[in-house]
Amino acid sequence: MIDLRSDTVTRPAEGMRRAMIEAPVGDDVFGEDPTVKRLEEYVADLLGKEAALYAPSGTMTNQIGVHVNTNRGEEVLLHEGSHIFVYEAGAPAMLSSVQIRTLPGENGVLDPGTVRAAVRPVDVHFPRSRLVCLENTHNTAGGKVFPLEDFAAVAATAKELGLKVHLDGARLFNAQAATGIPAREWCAHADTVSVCSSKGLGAPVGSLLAGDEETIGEARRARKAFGGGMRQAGVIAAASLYAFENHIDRLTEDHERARNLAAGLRGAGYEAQEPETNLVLVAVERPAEFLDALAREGVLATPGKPGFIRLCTHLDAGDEDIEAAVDAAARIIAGSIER
Ligand code: TLP
Repeated sequence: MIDLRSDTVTRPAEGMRRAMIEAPVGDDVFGEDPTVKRLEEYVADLLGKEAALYAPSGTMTNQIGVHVNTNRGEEVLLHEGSHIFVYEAGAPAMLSSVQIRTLPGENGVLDPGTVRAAVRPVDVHFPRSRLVCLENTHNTAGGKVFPLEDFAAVAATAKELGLKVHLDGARLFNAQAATGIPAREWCAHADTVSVCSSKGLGAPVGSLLAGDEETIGEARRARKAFGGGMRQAGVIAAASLYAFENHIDRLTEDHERARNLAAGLRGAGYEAQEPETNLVLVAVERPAEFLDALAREGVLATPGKPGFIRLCTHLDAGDEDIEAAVDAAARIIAGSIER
């Protein structure tokens, strides 16, 4: 089976497993795990922030980000296709008692005018607008990079209006790899940033939330409350550290394979969006049926935005897998198999 459902499906590489075996560990809830501390310092430095906190998942680091930047009953502005809104099981309401306000935007980009218009006047009738969440790269837009200038502009508007900014950077290093712009340049415009080691970077588990010392202190408390305090977590943190140290620069390979995949699919007669990073959106008439047919041909993918399927390139998908995926899709379009 060729698994292009997500970059989360990768298995730990040999060197990563060795790092896990050899990691010095301690009880991280007591703040005594040297590997977790090293990872948190490494990532804080990479993102240009004072501190970082290690947590099990990107959902948790996003939700801690929402929690530490808001109070009950306040309003969070975000893109209508954002992961926090679409794929996190209603957690902002469940865990932080905040109200979500979704906004439109081309390619997952929120523009300053849209945010400005959405901010509520100060009046007892209205919720307080408190936080803007931005996503880079943008998942449902098909791995689009949030251009740095646009990001800086919307963040400046948010700041001017007294709002905090959280960046869902689950695939922020894909944006870095695609543009050559260091990840920290986007982070400079955000109060809190979530990054994942378990997507394109290939770790089995683990995300980090970065921000200033005080905010990350609060985040540590929220992590405990959300059930994310872990004990000898160095065993898994070592994999994340290995991922950040060794797998960032190679993301360009995934992007090249995504371009080859899109080109191959177009050659076979499909409408495939030109990828900027490692996600390829392909328009198909009946996505669920198409995915079944593709699976019968040995290729796994997921639904994308409505009317599209998503294929994702990653560390464990080589050139031959991409060619085989194109061949499988070509067989379907040629009607040579039963659908
Ligand atoms: N996204 C997953 C699915 O949940 C859709 C995927 O396969 O793409 N932010 C963004 C932008 C994400 O794409 C994801 C994972 C997360 C946060 C959540 O990360 P985890 O899965 O670690 O909770």
